Amino acid sequence: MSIVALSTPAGRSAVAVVRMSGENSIEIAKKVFSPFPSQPNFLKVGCLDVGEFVERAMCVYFVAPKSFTGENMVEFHCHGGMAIVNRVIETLLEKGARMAQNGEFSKRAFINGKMNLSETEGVIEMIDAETIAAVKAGENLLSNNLGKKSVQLQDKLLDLIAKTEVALDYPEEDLEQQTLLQMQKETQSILAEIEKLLSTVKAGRIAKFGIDVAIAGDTNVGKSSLLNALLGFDRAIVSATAGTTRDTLDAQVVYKDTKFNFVDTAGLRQTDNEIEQLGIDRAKKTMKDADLILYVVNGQPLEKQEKTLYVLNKSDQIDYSNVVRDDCIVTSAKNNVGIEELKEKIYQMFCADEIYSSGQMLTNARHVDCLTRAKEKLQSLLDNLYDTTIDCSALSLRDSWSALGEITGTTATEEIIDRIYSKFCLGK
Ligand SMILES: Nc1nc2c(ncn2[C@@H]2O[C@H](COP(=O)(O)OP(=O)(O)OP(=O)(O)O)[C@@H](O)[C@H]2O)c(=O)[nH]1
Ligand SMILES: [Mg+2]
Repeated sequence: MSIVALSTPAGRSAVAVVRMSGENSIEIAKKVFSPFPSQPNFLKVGCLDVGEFVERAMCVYFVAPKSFTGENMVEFHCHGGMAIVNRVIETLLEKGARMAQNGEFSKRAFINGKMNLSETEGVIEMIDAETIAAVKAGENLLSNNLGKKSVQLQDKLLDLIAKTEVALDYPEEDLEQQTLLQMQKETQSILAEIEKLLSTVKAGRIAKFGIDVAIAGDTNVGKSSLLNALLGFDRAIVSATAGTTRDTLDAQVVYKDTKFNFVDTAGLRQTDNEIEQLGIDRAKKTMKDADLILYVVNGQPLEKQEKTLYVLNKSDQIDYSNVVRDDCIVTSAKNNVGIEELKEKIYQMFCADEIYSSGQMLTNARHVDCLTRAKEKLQSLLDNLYDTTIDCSALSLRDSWSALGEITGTTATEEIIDRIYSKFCLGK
């Protein structure tokens, strides 16, 4: 049955696109739109007769299998008012279509073999992307780079499974020893490839959600001033009174292709004030959770710390020329000095490698889960290789193969597929 949905956001807009997909969608469209386009893939201006009024719209149709879903499809580009859109959809329902469910267009594209599961997820990642880095990661999925990689790994596993089956059919001693050695070697190599993919999880999270940066240090060193300078506007209260900031305060900036999530925190000091202490506890938690701590000081930096960059602030008053360390940066938050350099330094720490700029990172929790399960199966196979039977090992190989197949969807059950697409939006 043909399905219909609004594919642009609901609300007021210049143009709204209503999409219909299914075998009889072109027939339905011909009942309401004239003059109907004489050929597919070309947008045509005409009248969309919805009974109560006639909407001047544009129409384009696509013939199966050359469409997004792989089915016949029609798109109406209408004026973007909700009364118009609702009436257009109602009319199409009256003429024989039904309302689409969430993600149903993408699901049909998957079922008709136009895209695999991870490719359709790439579309959503691109739509949801707030930065160019996230777009690139989505585009990487959409171009099937992860899909191809997982199929490659599956093929390697399949070869190995075939070899173990030969060994099972001819269970002579020698062959078995040889098979075990080969299995060990090849499993290790596949495992290493999976681990390499999994090692991109952090970069993927940063591309998608940004770098979490805590601004911390003693009271009055200029943390809130630094936040304001980084943002380019006065977000936080700044004052010469020590202990000004009590709560954590977060704000985002996009630098180049990446989002920086800054959190200004309460100054760290001994206090009897209950509220200030609560703020300090929050500051400590923020520091713990952060990808990077900007530890602001007015004077000498402390010793080197993991994930810590010392910000030597108030350089207009303090001479830092004797400090030469790569974990330090000199600023004057008040005079906006060193701020761009600081952003660039943060960017270099997290985003400067080839993988990041190519977008070849894992950004989707489901893919991470599939790869983790595939990895665990291989790991347990290796751990028990000499204490178990070949059939048991072969079973682990199969489980691993199956977990990898869930990425592209070939081994995913209908239930999993349904669940994934139901999380997509209506009209996708
Ligand atoms: N001269 C100079 N003063 C600065 C600089 N940065 C901040 N200050 C001043 O230092 C004082 C404290 O600044 P804040 O930004 O409120 O410091 P803070 O670290 O957030 O302080 P708490 O929230 O109390 O922990 C204010 O009077 C700022 O104007 C700087 O680069 N140079
Ligand atoms: Mg402050």
